[in-house]
Amino acid sequence: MTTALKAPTPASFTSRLHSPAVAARVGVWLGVCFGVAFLTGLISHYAQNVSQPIPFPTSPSWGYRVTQGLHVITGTAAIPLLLVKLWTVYPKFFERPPRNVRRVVVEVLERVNTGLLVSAGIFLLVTGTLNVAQWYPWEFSYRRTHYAVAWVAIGALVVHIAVKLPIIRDALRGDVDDTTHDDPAATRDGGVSRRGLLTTTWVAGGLAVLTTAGSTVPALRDLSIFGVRSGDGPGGIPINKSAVAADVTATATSSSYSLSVVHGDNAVTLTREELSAMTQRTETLPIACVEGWSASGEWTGVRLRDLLDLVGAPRDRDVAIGSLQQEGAFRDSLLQGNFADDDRTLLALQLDGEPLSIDHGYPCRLIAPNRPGVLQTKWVSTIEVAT
Ligand SMILES: Nc1nc2c(c(=O)[nH]1)N[C@H]1C(S)=C(S)[C@@H](COP(=O)(O)O)O[C@H]1N2
Ligand SMILES: [Mo]
Repeated sequence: MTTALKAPTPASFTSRLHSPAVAARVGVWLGVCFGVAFLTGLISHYAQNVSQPIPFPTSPSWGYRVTQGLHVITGTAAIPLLLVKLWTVYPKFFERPPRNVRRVVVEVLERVNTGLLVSAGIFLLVTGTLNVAQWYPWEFSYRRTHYAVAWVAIGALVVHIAVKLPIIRDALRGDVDDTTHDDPAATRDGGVSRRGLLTTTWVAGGLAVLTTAGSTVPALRDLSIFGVRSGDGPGGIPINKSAVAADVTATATSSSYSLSVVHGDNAVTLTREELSAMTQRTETLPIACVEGWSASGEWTGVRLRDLLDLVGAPRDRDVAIGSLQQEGAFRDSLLQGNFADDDRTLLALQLDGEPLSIDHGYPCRLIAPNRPGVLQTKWVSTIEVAT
């Protein structure tokens, strides 16, 4: 007896769980997660753009906190959903191409699209997760690449849904145990029922959310074993980059520190004492990191607009914020005119009534409403108004 080595066909996969009835149900929630992650990702990308033809709003101050929290939560929930979805449909990968030439072309196009969707989706979830873990084992720009691939994924997803719509609709209308669209060979009972698999999937997705959402939602903090603990760090706010890591310890604590505010030929320099002698304001504003964690603090310091008035800066001008940090992508940021003029935008000297800790940006840091954390520059040393 000889056994020929043969490539599997869909008939080789006999479990009843490989069914469009299951795939469609998981797919709906996966689609919702990708849709929400895509929209909130667009918001995040735009908020970080230097040029904003339509000004990004400064209110509500917690808006970015919510959208970026949703981005990371839906991305995390998508991981178990995608794994289950891929498992239910992967026998289709072994389908033989049809003989009819026109159908072959359509089939090839559809498979290329599915390939794009799967690889782009996996790329987004992997890079997003590594970004949350602050691990960048690659050379490319995370934000630009994640953003570009998101368009590929969403484009392929729209095509995929359009192609599959008839079967999705039919599968969702019928009972989950309906076999109309199944491969005739997929009849073997698996270890779990279809309902059992779905329940397990929802539980896995729910656990993924619960174990990460605490980075955004303080009430869930203790459950969020995989989330950054948003209550850690001085003043209940995590440290993103420490003074040591930014190599600013010496300059930030130096007695020769001063802040320079420049508008064309007008320039003033201020020591920390001089800043403390100016009118102080207190605002409750969150730090909302693109990595998904966020935490609110009570910041006290000088209103940025008061500093701009010292050098006669007109309203609605972009303002470049520079720091003592010499290297690193986040050592400076651009504050658009509407953020610079907002009364809540501060150059903070204190957090929760205590002088800023060096890791939170001592001698002073920028804090503005509804702004990605990455733009809340610490260890500020220069404020330059665009002329
Ligand atoms: N100079 C400087 N400012 C910076 C950063 C940085 O690396 N260097 N990181 C930013 C990022 S990504 C975030 S989320 C916030 C975090 O502020 P915190 O460490 O005080 O919580 O600081 C921002 N300000
Ligand atoms: Mo951040």
